Amino acid sequence: MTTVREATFQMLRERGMTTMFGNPGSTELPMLADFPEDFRYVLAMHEAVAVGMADGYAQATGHLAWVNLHTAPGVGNGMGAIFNAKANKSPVVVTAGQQARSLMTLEANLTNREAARMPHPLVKWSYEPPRAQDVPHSLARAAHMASLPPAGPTFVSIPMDDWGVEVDDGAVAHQTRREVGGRAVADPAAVRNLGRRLAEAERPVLVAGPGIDASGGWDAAVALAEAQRLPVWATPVPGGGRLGFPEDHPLFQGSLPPAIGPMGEALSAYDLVIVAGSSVFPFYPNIPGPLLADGTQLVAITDDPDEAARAPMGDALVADVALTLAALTVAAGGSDRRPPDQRPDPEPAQEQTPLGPDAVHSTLAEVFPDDGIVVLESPSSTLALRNRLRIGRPGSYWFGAGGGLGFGLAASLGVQLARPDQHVVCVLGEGSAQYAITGFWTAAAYHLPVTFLVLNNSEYSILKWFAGLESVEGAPGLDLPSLDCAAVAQSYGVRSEKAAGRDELHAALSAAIEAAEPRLVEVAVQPGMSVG
Ligand SMILES: Cc1ncc(C[n+]2csc(CCOP(=O)(O)OP(=O)(O)O)c2C)c(N)n1
Repeated sequence: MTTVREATFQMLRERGMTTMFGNPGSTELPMLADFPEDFRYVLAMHEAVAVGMADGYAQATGHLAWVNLHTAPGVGNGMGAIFNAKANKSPVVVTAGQQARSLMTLEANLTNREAARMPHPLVKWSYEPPRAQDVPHSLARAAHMASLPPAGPTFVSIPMDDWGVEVDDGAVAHQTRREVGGRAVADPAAVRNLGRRLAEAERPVLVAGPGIDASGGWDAAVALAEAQRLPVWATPVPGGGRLGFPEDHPLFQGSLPPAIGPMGEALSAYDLVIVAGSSVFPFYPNIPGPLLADGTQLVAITDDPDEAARAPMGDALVADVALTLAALTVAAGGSDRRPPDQRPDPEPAQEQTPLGPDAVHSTLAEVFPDDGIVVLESPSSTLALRNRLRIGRPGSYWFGAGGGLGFGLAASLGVQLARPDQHVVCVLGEGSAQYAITGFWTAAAYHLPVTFLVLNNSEYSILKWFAGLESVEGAPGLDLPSLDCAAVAQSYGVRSEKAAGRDELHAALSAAIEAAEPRLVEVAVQPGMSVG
């Protein structure tokens, strides 16, 4: 006979889920007992970091990741990051320990009295198995649910006395050794119809979203745009957790504005808008206006039925994004319409002291390696980074689509673990860094050679920009005097330095990127929103 623990670890092994992110407590120790040698445990000092790492790891490997939290308080601490993982469509299985079954009714200390209800709105499936013997099957179900499109986190609560219980080998083998695939091709008639509409359109455009990269559709998107000579826009920044198109490509035009009014205006130049791998749209903030101009039609391609259903305009095809783009390219054929003008190179950055975010990101662009990966959470300099780096490769840019701060620092660790041979540069605002600050410990403890670049403007710049937009005056809590990220990171074991001026920054960043250990470079920057 096999125990729940043996059956569970065997199932995880067979699925390649041998890395566990987590922060343990007494309710998790029975699960961790005799931890198998072929598994790796990555310790986070806070659950937001554990979940954020798992999110980055899942996205960068393209496979399920596993994170284990400590009963109710651990899940509570991780909920903001679980929200982010849902927005990122990240296939993460979250497990949490629970009090022993015999002590749950009397609500002994640490009992999570409604464990499955706690993260429920933030996950695709939330469960506490009715019997110990159901744990392996529950975890298999959670794994399938997390990876089926649209991918996203699932949750299983596991009472601490379940792990030693014996299970029926035959039943467990059936329950856990199943392949469940979810890549669906679009209705061929619908693709032919869309291909015809595209070929006949006079001013069509492609809007590229994160689902292109996630589905492996990068080359298919480029092939479609080139065959049809489409101008290509990125979906608005808040929802663009990944790039969907090379931003150094001559057809690429930039990022669409995120608010309804300006977006409708920007799209009014086109008669057919094809949105691939994005919601329609990640709108924010509230600037009203027509959703779409008269004479503009829109069709979205998404693997997410909810995304398709909730869109306020246009038609939608629910299917795998990569497969559909490839089929659409065949259906539409080539076009000899005039390609769009190429967007200009960025203007030279202003010379000022301290540096502006544009100068910082121009400097980063000078030293950024060919295989470099950016994980970005520097709110007021997001657009500047996108414009200055113009990243041209898939899987090279990660951004928290949920908007919950703390994703950046944590996810950069998971991405680096997933891509040990590539250079990860994590770009943070000094305010954003605080939400996952203990991640510096994990970076140092596991020798993860991430380069952290912190832009310190001593304030929540983006919130001051929003205050202007919302006509809010006199809001407290928007200044951050005396935050010293370099000193904090150093105390966690990450070698850190401060740089001022472009030459110093250039030298510090090159050295940090080349180092085989985590390094941090903090640079004082001008406050304020930077768009390019
Ligand atoms: C968990 C969480 N709490 C609060 C916010 C609200 N928020 C959005 S941006 C921001 C400021 C970030 O400051 P910083 O990293 O210094 O970047 P800057 O705006 O100065 O570029 C805050 C607090 C959030 N997005 N997520």
